[in-house]
Amino acid sequence: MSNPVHIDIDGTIAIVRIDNPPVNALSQSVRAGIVSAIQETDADANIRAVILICNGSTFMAGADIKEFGKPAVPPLLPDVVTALEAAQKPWVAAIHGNALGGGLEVALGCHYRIAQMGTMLGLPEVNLGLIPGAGGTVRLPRLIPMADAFAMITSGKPVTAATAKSTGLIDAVSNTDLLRDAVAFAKTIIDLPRPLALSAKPIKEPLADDEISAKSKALAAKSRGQLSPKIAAETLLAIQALDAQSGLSLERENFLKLKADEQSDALRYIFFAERSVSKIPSIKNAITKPISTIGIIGGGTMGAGIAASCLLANLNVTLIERDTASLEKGVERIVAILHVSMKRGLIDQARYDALTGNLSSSTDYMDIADADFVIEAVFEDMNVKKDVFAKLDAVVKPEAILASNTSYLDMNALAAATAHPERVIGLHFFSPAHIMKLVEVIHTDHVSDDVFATSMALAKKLRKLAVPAGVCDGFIGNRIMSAYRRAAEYMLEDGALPHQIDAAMKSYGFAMGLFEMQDLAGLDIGYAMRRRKDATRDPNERYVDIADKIYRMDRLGRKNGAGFYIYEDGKTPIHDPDIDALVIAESKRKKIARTSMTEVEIMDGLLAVMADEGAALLSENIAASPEAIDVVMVNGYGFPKWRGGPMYQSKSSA
Ligand code: T1G
Repeated sequence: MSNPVHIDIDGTIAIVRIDNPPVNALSQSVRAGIVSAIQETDADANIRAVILICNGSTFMAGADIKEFGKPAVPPLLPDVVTALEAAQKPWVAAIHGNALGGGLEVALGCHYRIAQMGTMLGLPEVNLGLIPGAGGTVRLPRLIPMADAFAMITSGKPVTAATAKSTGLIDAVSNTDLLRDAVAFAKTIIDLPRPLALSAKPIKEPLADDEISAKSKALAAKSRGQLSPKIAAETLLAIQALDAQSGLSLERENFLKLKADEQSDALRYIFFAERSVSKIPSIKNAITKPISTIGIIGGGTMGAGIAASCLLANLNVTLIERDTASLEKGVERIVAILHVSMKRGLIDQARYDALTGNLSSSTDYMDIADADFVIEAVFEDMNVKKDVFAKLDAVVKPEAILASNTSYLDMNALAAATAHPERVIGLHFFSPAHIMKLVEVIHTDHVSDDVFATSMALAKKLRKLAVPAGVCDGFIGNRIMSAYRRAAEYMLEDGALPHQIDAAMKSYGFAMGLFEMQDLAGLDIGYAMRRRKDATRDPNERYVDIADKIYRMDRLGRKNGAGFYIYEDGKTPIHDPDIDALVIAESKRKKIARTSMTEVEIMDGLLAVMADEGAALLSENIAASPEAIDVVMVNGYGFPKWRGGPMYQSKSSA
């Protein structure tokens, strides 16, 4: 393994360059290289300042997560950072791309920081079930106000270079050539007295203890059982009252405790699973076509969200609707999404204007004759969709790709309704499509490798997590959800009550239980879906019609104030004993003896059904790996990420 750390000399300035692709992770060789660079530059009398910079697309993106399962090899990162802080020459961290986790902690060990505009800086360790482990909880609140440090560390969310400059996290922003600006900056500090080491400074604008306790309480409620944000908050509270050395020891102790916890194992599993599921060996050599113009058929909630995602990915979008009124409504929805992004500071006015400029609309399919890619998002009805695909087949160019956003219809049947099934694929987005990261990419029996690869690349360009899935009723996610919803309904007749099942799911870490979710989606939607399946349902299959009965009582869920729960304020579910009575009466009517179930029994039952359905999906080659199933359930169905997913759970509890 070649040495990933090099030193170049520019006059009296040493430039220490890290080169450890793909993300300059702080693997052992990088850590050792930095320590040698400190010794070398300290020993060289000609050197008056040092710049730390990285090759490739990013500054250091943190500790090397791949090393976590192995015994730690010195120098350990906390020691590297302490050595940096104690270096005899001033070190300037020159940052581009991302400075995350251990990467930002290394920059905090340096005496100055300059970042390129557009850089993201953060301590995302909580997302891996950890807290910063190389001094981030001690040095960051000594550089920026505790309130800002608290937000960065407990949320794991990175900040922009502009925000970092405003809080004092960085000393300067480079808008042009980072290295040149860093060298110029270094020359301005060479003769200045050395700034006090961060670990020697007091906490900046400490928060009152009750402020931190209030924040911690809110955090615990939001984390729904995930440990790391809570431990991060507790660590920061304690660190406010400790000197830096004691703070560093406490941080290390809590870091190592979390690192050994099963939650961090699960979160690291999902981290790598999210990166592996879109790698498909069978299409490795396929040709990915360039996509710049997209046609979107249907401007409803899904169509508008998909269109906005495409615009935000700098694609040209043409919205097609059946009539002018629907078209205007569709354009309004898309523009409203962009407007909210602007209000939230995600895009500025100039970008908003550019994006709305890339949007055109029409009721004439001829206006997408030149589109590279078309996504259909019309009403979930096979005949309506076949009609749309027939029209598209007639007008789009031969190399155009046709995709459907159907969430369960037979994609092979839809493809067969066109002249070129090899160019038809499913792209199943999740609502709201401009926010939800997950896309199931449905590979039909006849889709070409190039079309498949191009669709996967497009999903990545939209910054989505693309998970390939075969054709079956419900693909991966909806199929598993149908299975555990069925199991939950059986539990209703056998002894549980809706609020008990929902409470068990929430205790397990789900944001919402199944019955609350059905109320949110609308009981009319579920009812219509069950009616559509009446013709094909196995007459011997056990059928629970509790939801049907509730629907026939004109209880549609949140939308009309009552469903499995009552909603006085339109969103907070209130337990309704009448529903319990209805459920109990159903058991009696079917002569089923009810037995009470504990939350653990309920969850074990649901998890077993999820894992069984997952196993079926694997054996039918609908899902390519257990990781694919877990990534879908975690990113599309609210399965708690810190549990890893139903397949991961079934493996780890086996
Ligand atoms: N360690 C090892 N490999 C990593 C890595 C890391 N920290 N980050 C990314 N990779 C790999 C990834 O698996 C993929 O590999 C390739 O790099 C490209 O990644 C002591 C303990 C930086 C924003 O949490 O958020 O520091 O699949 O596909 O979309 O306090 O990667 O090609 O084989 O994601 O451009 C804290 C994690 C660590 C940041 C780039 N750091 N990384 O996104 O590429 S804990 C993080 C990211 C820590 C200290 C603690 C993203 C990215 P492969 P990618 P991307």
